[in-house]
Amino acid sequence: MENAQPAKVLTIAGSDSGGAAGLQADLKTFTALGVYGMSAVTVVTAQNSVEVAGVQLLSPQFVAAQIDVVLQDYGADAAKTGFLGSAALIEQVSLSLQPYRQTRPFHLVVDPVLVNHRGEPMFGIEVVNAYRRWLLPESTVLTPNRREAALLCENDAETWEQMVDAAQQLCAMGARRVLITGVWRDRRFGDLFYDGEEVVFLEGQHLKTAHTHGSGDTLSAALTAYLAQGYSVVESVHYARAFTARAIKGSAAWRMGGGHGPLNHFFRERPAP
Ligand code: PXL
Repeated sequence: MENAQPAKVLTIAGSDSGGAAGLQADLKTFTALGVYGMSAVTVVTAQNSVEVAGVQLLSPQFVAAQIDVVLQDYGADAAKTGFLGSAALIEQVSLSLQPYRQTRPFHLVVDPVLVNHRGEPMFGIEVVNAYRRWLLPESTVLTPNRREAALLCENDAETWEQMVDAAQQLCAMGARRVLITGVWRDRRFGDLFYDGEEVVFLEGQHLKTAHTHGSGDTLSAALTAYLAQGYSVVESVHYARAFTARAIKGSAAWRMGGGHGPLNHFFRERPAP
């Protein structure tokens, strides 16, 4: 199968110099899952496991140039967005993708990066509004965490009932399907999936580890990789959650950096005795 053509996946995301999150997490996930990864860089961060020491945004025009040049030549079977960070860039990404998806439709996973790992908003309301207007209607799957869902629909997203309402609001705003990550229901931890018809709670494990930096990026990248390979959205959500849980378990014993460390995307599970 060495010469079998891989599925092609584009991430539109920021660079994490520490290699844990952003496009580095995406490209590692794509490689681990056997798809061909491409990247349009939106922002470059100077970052490690403890701090973000600097951020430089690329212009919307230059991000558009990267998207155009790869889609014109390689094309894509699926794409995802990560850190975009400005209303102008969100609009540009939406406009840049539209003509290609009209000619040859492909899945778009929108991971609305709006909060830092402490759950604090990173941008002003104009960024939230730009997601609502320009990217929710383009998304095959929207993957906010609980705090991001709360910002996008002005709902506290504290209780399970509020989370269900948030998912329904996000679909009413144009998202085709919504996966709200890191939610609690009756003291059980997991994700909420809504396909526009039915809400389901997907139970997971709440793992006690500091090595979760980039776990949201990894989940949305894995989802994109499975969609690109032709799995249904429901199958892709299940496989992507399983991959991410194994990558988190795979680095739980690592001591990498002094803070919030990376996942192990290339875990090798110990064979059963
Ligand atoms: O995990 C969200 C995220 C996305 N993109 C970049 C990041 C981070 C978090 O650190 O650095 C570039």
